[in-house]
Amino acid sequence: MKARGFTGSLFDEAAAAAPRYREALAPGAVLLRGFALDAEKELRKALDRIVASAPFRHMVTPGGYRMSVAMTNCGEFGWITDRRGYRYDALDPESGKPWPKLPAVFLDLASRAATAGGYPGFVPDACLINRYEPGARLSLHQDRNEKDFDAPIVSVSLGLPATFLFGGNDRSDRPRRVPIRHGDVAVWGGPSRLAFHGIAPLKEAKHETMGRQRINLTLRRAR
Ligand code: MD6
Ligand code: FE
Repeated sequence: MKARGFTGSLFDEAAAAAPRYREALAPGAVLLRGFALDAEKELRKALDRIVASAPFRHMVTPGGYRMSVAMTNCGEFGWITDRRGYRYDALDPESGKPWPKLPAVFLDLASRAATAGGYPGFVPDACLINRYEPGARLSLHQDRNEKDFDAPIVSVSLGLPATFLFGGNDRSDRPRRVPIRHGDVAVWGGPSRLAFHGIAPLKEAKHETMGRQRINLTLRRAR
């Protein structure tokens, strides 16, 4: 950074702390382009450790549909689905053990992104980890299994690009198509907390560092 000049030292500091690029998505929702890039290596190391003890698996919806997205979790609570419904559980149903702990690098990134997005003081207790291979998709849904809709959700994307479908508060609202790339972080809450959203089928490709997949971390306050 330039030495503090006669003008705007505080502005220089703010610029250095600010994300490279910020896009408004909707009221209360912002996309911080490239915000996770600096932490990529650490995020991937932490991710490898989590997946070694809680492997990705394809869960089944209450309607009996096998999800094309593979999922796992870390944190005090993990989001799961089976024939009995959607919910958070402190135990991984595959192992019967608690989910792996939320790594410091996830907590730190979530806190910094939430603050940059206008939600200071965010401390997640759950992180759903989604893995998409080409062809996988996530149909339009609302995230409403959390206890308190006042807390935002911080969503970190790594690997292959995807098209995020960002709708409104009615399922029938036509969603906007937002391209999401490696390192992007979305933060949303407030009036958009219950917006319908999804991911269009992933296109076939290979990412430089992540290979043939997209990983998405959604950090939440479940309880
Ligand atoms: C994904 N994301 O990006 C799926 N949900 O793969 C979500 O479903 C999501 O990004 C709530 C808040 C942010 C999200
Ligand atoms: Fe969601």
